[in-house]
Amino acid sequence: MASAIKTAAQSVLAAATDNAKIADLQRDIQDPSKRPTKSLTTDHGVFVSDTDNWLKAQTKAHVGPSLLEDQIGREKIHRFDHERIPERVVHARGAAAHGYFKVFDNSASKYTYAPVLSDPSRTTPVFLRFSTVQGSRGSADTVRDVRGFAVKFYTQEGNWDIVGNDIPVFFIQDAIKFPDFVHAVKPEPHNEVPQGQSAHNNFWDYVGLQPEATHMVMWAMSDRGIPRSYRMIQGFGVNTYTLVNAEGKRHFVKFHFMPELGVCSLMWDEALKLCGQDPDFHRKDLNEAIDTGAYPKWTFGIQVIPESAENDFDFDILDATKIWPEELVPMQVIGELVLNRVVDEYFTETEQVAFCTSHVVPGIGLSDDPLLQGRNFSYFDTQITRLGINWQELPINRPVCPVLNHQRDGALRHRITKGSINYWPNRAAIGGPVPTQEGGYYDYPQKVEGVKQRYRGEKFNEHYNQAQLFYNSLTEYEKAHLVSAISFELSHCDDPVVYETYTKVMNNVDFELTKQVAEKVGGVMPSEPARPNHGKKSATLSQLYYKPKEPTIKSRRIAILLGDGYDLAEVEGLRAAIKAGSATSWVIGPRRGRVYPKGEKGGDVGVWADHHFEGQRSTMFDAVIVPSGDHAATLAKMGRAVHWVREAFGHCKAIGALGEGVKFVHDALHVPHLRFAHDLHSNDVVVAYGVVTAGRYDAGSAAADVLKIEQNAKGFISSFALEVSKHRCYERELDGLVEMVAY
Ligand code: HDE
Repeated sequence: MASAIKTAAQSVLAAATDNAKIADLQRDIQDPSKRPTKSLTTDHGVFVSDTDNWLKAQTKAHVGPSLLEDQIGREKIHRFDHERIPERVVHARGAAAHGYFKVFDNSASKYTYAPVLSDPSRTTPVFLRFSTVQGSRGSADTVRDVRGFAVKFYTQEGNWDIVGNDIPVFFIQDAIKFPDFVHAVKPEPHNEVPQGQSAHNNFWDYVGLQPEATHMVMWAMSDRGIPRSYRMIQGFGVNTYTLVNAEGKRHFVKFHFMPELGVCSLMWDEALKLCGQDPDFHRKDLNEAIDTGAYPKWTFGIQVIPESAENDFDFDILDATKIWPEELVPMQVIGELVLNRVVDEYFTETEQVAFCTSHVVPGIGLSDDPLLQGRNFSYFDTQITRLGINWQELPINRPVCPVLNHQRDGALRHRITKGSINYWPNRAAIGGPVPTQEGGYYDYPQKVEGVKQRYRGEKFNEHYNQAQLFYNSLTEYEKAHLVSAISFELSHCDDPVVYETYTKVMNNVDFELTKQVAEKVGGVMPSEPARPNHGKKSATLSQLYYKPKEPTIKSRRIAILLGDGYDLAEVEGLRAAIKAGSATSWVIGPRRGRVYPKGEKGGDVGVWADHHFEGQRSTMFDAVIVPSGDHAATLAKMGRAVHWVREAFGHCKAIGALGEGVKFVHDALHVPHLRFAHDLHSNDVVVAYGVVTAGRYDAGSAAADVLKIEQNAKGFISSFALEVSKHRCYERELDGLVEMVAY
């Protein structure tokens, strides 16, 4: 098959780098540190002798006017003036990485003949860009928002893009509503406020008047809206696509990615603080994980419906405001996606990557989903504004397989095509169509009939069943977070019409939910439900469903709080155990630099504090440990250190303490009924609400305490790791402990 044959040069490079796309990019990558000459040149290649002084007509005594003839000065400024391209209208802020995709077996070949989905011998390079939706390019990572999950698969049959989100449904059903929706959620036009938030009048006004948004609003206001990490979100293709098999039979399909580390979220207070304390939290987290070898990984699944069953459901399977409940359409896990390489340069890769929903490869097709149909036009169109008509030639966007056609010219064309032929048919038979049996794209002969009209299918008019299903499926703490999130957002709306209308809309989802929110925000307090709750649940909608099969602390950031006077052997033992679990430990001390163990006051002894208490806050870590030693008494006198532990408790993080550290944690928290190990002579471990303590941790207990993350763990480090692996201890909130602590 012509298009499937890689050039010999590509194959050699691919073998060298183990990834055909990385090999392809080498053509355009320069590493100045490895060049034989590191000298400065102009864009046209002339050595520059002075890059600090504009050419001027002047004397030693007087600065004269700058001369326009200074090509070097003008070139430098002119290039600088044009460094920006228009940021994306939506999804402007993002971070991306390279990786690969593989299927486990050929089980999907009954649905599709696309090798990327059916040939287990294939490893397909991918580029995955995560994003927020509402904020500008410079906004914060941890805002409450939907996250984009856009994957470019560089297959040997051409590029295939899944331009997805971390939520499986969308706010609208028909693409024609997208400008209205985006205008409503983006900063308001009169003052460009707010940035990176949907907590404002226009958003809630719009979704209150557009009931098809209700289902998605529930998801966006749930913990899904504030992920702990890009590595811990699900990815959904959202729209319905199609697969065609070798017999020409067609199935409808939805695409899903499930994170290996589970679906985990921040706490709202934490997310808000991180927006200021570390606005780049998610992009740094992505790079740190890849740099430390904790490669982010997702399993890939498909839900498939045969064409003949299209009308068998009480919702329209082409309606993007609906999921296909897995109880009705089971998930078939067929592959995995791994990210293993950070980008070399942000602009040329992450900023210039251009996704298009209409980029599909043979064996994969589109559907009549009215949102998808509009998207297929929109993405092509937007890339022209952002990047120009030759955007597909940019290194990050070009396919790894050969490209040949008669499209020509246009601004910034790179490829130089030899010869006189730029049309088809031609006497040299260059660039002719490929029969479908030999790899040409097969357009499924779909029967189309209907009346030309502006109309939505009947099933598209039901908006609340699945919103209820989602709400009912949440755990208690997830429901509580949903109430807080909607209440927070509506409290930021100052037009009563807006919050009154929305509480009425919510009453179609659940009476209890509505009452709780209405009471907080001053909305309309309903006397009865607007419609009965059907009471149905789906097991796969709560985030808890995705917790890792084997508990793990892989890639978790664990802080060790130290002052001078700690027990060095103990700290070293803890750090080794944390490393053994593929997590990272970070020493936080009174100053960045050496912190001295018990009995030492100077010299090269002790551990190096990575940060000081003010520099990095508890929000940036998954858990904290306060080891044994006299240092605990010093920490107790430092307000910031005390706040560190209180805040970690408030955000439901695992807290560990040993020896004298136990009293410090006990006194910092002051929570009645919380159990601690107080006996400094006993190495028994006490675990209460994710607080893990032991009075003693001598060499003997450390030797027996090999990291084993399992339910009945006995040793301190194993017990602590088990609590970390649970991500958060939400029982603290449910049992009212969190609200007793000021943080
Ligand atoms: Fe997008 N969307 N979208 N969108 N979208 C864009 O394309 C659009 C929709 C999504 O990392 C834009 O290159 C329309 C759903 C992601 O580069 C633009 C409609 C989903 C990204 C656009 C939708 C998405 C975009 C802006 C309604 C989830 C970022 C810049 C019919 C399945 C991709 C760009 C990246 C970006 C249009 C709805 C996801 C304007 C018209 C539904 C992840 O073309």
